[in-house]
Amino acid sequence: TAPRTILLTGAAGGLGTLMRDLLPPYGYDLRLLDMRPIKRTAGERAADERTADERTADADGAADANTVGREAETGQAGTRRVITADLADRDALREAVHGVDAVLHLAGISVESTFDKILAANIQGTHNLYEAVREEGVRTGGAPPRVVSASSNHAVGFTPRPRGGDPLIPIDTPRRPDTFYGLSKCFGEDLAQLYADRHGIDTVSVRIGSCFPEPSNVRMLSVWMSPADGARLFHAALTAGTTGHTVVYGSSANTRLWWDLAPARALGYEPRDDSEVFAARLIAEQGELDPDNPAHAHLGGAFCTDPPMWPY
Ligand code: NAI
Ligand code: 15L
Repeated sequence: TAPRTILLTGAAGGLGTLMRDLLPPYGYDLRLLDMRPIKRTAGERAADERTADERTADADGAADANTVGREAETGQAGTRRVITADLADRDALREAVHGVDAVLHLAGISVESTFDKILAANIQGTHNLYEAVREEGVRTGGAPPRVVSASSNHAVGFTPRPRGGDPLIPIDTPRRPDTFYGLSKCFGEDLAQLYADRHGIDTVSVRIGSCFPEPSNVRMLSVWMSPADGARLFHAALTAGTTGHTVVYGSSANTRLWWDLAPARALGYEPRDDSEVFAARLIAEQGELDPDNPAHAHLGGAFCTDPPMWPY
């Protein structure tokens, strides 16, 4: 059966906020988790107003019957649950995972930081999540919930970018993390493989390029994933048949693409966007990528050079 109830971790973040408006039209009920307060999006406010109208019409409506305790905003739609919790809180994760069909795992530190902070949030935190899925998760039909996990291009960030005529970077290119952050994404991929092999938990690890409303520099013309394509890819990853652990690159069908989208397409992903519509303006403002600039030479861009990791 297609997954319906999804736990979205990192729901207060940039990507989580975008997905909260883009995924419900695919038919998902989202359960939201973040350590930060989660402010409602415009789409959620509109949905809540519709729900409130229905409750008024149905006078015995069991208000908030579907919310869980840690934080529940009044007026939220009946199918949306909000959990304010840190990935360090194993009990909260078990409660959050209980009864979901799948997890879209976006929570974590999303840029470079100290090793200790990355260790706690991205490495220990992701382990805690998988343990919760293993212990608590049973979806309809008895299978464990599918995990779709945000990996990153920074797991392979020190890979030299293709230049004129070079082949696209394959998905099985050797890992070359550009930061402790990228290293934590390598860990997340290996952790997913372990839980697939030992416990039969399917994961799709998406090595996301840059998923923002618009690309903001010339490198992003190659790695950009439009939010709408992001939702298409996450939907494909959530609904594909048995995946084991599958790693894919996540981006739009960019004219200047650096990597192979075939593994994502094999899941059923059909990107519709291309960053090329932004190219003329960005290149006029910033110039073409400079082959002599080390920050332009690798997939990870400035993550390879800045911020410096040592000393930190
Ligand atoms: P973000 O930094 O805006 O959001 C991350 C969210 O995770 C935040 O709301 C934060 O409060 C939450 N979080 C952090 N540590 C937590 C913890 N210990 N417990 C609970 N919640 C915690 O990042 P963004 O851009 O939304 O990215 C989402 C995910 O996608 C991240 O895992 C990031 O590494 C990954 N990614 C994002 C890309 C992008 O272009 N936006 C590119 C590649 C990967
Ligand atoms: C990432 O992994 C980051 O989470 C995001 O903030 C962007 O920096 C992105 O990669 C990128 O490479 O542009």
